[in-house]
Amino acid sequence: MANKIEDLKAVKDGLAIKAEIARFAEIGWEAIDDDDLQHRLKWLGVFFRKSTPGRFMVRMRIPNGLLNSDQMRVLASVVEKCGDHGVADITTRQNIQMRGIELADVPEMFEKFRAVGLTSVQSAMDNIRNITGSPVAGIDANELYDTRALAIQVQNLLTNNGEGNAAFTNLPRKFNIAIAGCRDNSTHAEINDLAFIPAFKEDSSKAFGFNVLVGGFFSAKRIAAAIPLNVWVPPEDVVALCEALLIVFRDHGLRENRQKARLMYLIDEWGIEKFRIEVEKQMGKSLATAAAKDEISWEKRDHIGVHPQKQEGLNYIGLQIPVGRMYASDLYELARLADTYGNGDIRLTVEQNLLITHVSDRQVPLLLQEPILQKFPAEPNNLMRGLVSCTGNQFCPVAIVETKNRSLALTHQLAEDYDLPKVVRIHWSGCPNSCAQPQVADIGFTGCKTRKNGKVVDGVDIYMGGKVGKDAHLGTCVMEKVPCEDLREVVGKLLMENFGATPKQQAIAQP
Ligand code: SRM
Ligand code: SF4
Repeated sequence: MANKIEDLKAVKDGLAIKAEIARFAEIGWEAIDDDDLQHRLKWLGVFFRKSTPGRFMVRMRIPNGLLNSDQMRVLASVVEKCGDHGVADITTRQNIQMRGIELADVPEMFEKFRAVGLTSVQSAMDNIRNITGSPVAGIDANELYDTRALAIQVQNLLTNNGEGNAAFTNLPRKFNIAIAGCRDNSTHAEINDLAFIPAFKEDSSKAFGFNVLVGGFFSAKRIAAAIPLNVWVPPEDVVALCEALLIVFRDHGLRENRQKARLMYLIDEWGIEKFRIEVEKQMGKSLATAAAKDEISWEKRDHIGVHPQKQEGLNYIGLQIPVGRMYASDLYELARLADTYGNGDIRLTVEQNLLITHVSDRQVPLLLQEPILQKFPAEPNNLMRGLVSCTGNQFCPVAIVETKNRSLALTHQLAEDYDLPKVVRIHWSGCPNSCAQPQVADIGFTGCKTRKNGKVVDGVDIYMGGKVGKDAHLGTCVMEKVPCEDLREVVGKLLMENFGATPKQQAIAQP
């Protein structure tokens, strides 16, 4: 007996719920076995939320953040059916979560997903999360590799084309995979359990492939950047390497203590050399050693605004979706924009934003005048532009503080107080689980409780110095237990001291 979750997986695999979902929809959530309700349903991407009992959250899988307008309209119809409970959030893994869904509607929802090639299977618990890739894959003139097909192939293997693959539903813990195709590392590859980084072989072949990083993860107990496996693979070996490495993790990963079950702990125990040998054994061949690190690295791009595509005369337009939150009417409208101005393609980013692609030069000014751009701007201010926020205690059962509404309010206040010469990336996590990746931000918050004037109040630990792209490294904690009500002043000071913020006239006039 390892722990509660290992026990319940041993009794019944999470994927078994697939055969029971029609019955659950009939009997209603109150009549379902508690382990099925609270845990196993998550193998289908369906989350019971104690803050909204009977109204479930559904986490999709959107490999490489690629959607089309038909899929978007299906998501819109699911959210619409939830009435006032309906919400959709873009997540920090280029993905979408929807809320307000009733169990009775789940079988029909799954049918709708299937009809447009969507799935939510294996998106939570001890499964592989959404596979991330470059949001501008296939449209960026400077990309080294178009990651789209690989991300989809990896997902199809691991989920049996979205139907569920029992070979990968009982990992020791969650597992993150990223495939970078650009030099600016727009997927935050180094915080994934398995990351593929573009690299050219130094030999006469100058062949293109990927260096492999392993073991990156964030948790409340430990934050670790991924380390080199000292392996280089050509693109055609990426899927096989994922499969082999996951089998090694599945069969040998540590399971007893869930706090120590992520891949890095197995690497700690074995050493990277033994881990590499086991992966090679599983793959049935030896792997080339890593290529030299590509020294031409770029500053991080956020893809907001109008950008020319590699296809002449076409552009992609990045819209900033404040804290990733959208409603049914927004989803319908964004699908319409993608059809009217582009080719129906929609891309999601790990910064919780969205791109409309294939917009002709002639159509760009028309798209920019659409009313929804008041809400989802292509030219947000430098603070809103870098804002990322996790779910927080509005819906998340383990949250310590509220995040989305609070972060929006503070961002508006700070934008009133200061002029910023450049984008400052501020990431809010409602607890130390770090879902909003505060350690890769310029300024990151993790929620906590603290005291002010003898009273317990919401607070945050503040991280700074996170850098992605060129010279990527994780930020560190610079201030602890800062009351949230003091943040306007505290963050204002940080912005002036570190990011060149200057107070606006009206702010100076304030007492
Ligand atoms: Fe996360 C647990 C939300 C990205 C680290 N995360 C949770 C749960 C499932 C907690 C719960 O029991 O309900 C949250 C669901 C709340 C809700 O109702 O929305 C949750 N995580 C999220 C999302 C939605 C945040 C967001 O607003 O974008 C992200 C969904 C991504 C997706 O589409 O799959 C999300 N979570 C992340 C990331 C970022 C990433 O993957 O790049 C991390 C840090 C990276 C990592 O995992 O290494 C992250 N989440 C965690 C952890 C700590 C993991 C650990 O090893 O301890 C937990 C807690 C756990 O798994 O026990 C957690
Ligand atoms: Fe919930 Fe904490 Fe993740 Fe935010 S960081 S979504 S509060 S688990």
